Amino acid sequence: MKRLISLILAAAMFFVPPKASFTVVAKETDSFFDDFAGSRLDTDNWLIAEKNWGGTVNIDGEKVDYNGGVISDNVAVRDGNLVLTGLGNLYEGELRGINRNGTRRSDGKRCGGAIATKEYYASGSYEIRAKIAPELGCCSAMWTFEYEEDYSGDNLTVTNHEIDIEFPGRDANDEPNLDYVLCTTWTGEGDDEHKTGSPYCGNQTDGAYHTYRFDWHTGDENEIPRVEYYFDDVLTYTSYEHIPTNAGRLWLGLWFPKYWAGTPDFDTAEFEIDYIRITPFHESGDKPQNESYPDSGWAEIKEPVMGDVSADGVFNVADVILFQKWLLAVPDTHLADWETADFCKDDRLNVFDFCLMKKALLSQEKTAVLTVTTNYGGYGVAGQDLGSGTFTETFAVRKGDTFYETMNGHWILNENTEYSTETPVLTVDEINGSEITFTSFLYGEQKKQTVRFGEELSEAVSSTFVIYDGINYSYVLTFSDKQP
Ligand SMILES: [Ca+2]
Ligand SMILES: [Ca+2]
Ligand SMILES: [Ca+2]
Repeated sequence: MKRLISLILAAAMFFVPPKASFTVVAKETDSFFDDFAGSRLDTDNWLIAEKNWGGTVNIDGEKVDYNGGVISDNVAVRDGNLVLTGLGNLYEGELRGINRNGTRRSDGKRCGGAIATKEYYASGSYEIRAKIAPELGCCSAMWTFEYEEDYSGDNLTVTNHEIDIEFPGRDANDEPNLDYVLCTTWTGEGDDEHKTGSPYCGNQTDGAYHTYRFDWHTGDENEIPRVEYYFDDVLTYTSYEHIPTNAGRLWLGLWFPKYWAGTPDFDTAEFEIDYIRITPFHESGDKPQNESYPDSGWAEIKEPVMGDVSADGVFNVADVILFQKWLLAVPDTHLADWETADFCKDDRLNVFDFCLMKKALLSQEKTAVLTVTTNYGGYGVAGQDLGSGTFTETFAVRKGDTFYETMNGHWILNENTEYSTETPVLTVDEINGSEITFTSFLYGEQKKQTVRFGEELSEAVSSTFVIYDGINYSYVLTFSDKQP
């Protein structure tokens, strides 16, 4: 049996996964194109939103945000599509929405996902090919956005340059309807600073892809300022009013409007985008962006972990098993992020990657136990003895672990909280048999050394804090392979 598996693995050496296609940013024409063909969102070009907008409701006399905002967990790249997931009123899963003040909500209901280009674009042709979410109560949208607040006058002046394509639109009875689309141009937030049309654009929930496009003209000697909206390449609606001029970011999002899109009585729905293309016109009406908050409301980008083919943030034996199944072509085996398995870097996966992956797991799994004995003592401003003593903490450590020190002499692992300094007191470089190599803070310098398990190290690390009128700390370290 063993021999057979080896042979199958050898055969798998020639199995080549779909090669990642890279986002083409053709510098000559400065157009932007992404077909989402890679294994993950290209965060060199995209920002992932984590914020909340859309208004409040009163619940038991309390004003709360109507929806759960947009979160990064609802943004994925899958099978050549950007997939934005919306969690409806019936959602009972683990994800939690976000409030306008940044706190997490108690559930994930009415929570969507959105991304925006890092770059700003003005006049141009904006096109996506997509399947909108086939549910009422959520909004499948593509829009440009540029927002400024000006406090220089007596009153706050808001500039809101925006162009929207939003589903659902409103039908002849003024009801939300997915075969209609809202086409809005904005220059401010006031009632008299935008223009909305709601044309009919055919069956949009037939399971097929459709193309959605607007051509934004800021104007020049040949072009009247206007925005033309095309659905499946048919010019359907043109706006000549409140035409933005300021360059904006292009957003793609699935979010939950308060009431006007209907009621989201579903569990989950998906807005799938096959590609997006922006072709700038560079008309003379273009103005640069001057956003007030360009850097807020974005998720921290989680760097992929090498080996984490399941894309759950950790590399462990489950990833090795998954990758082995994939190499053996076990049906229904899907690598969420195949690039993390490409240990032998050549944009293909084979048995060489598998061997390196197993090796990486073994080296990662070596652990040691660190015992930190903290001796403390000190004097107050008036010279009074503040007391002294000793306490001991133990930690299971592995390669790459980093310790920080709190103001009260405790060590914390891999998590630099607000009460600790920026400087790590100790980083584990290597664990090898019964030896450990680490880098530690010692009287203002970083010192690297290799020691044997069991040695008592009283001069290996010093406190990063020096306190003249309070408690000071000194540390004695011991590494071992005993479990804490
Ligand atoms: Ca695609
Ligand atoms: Ca994993
Ligand atoms: Ca490889």
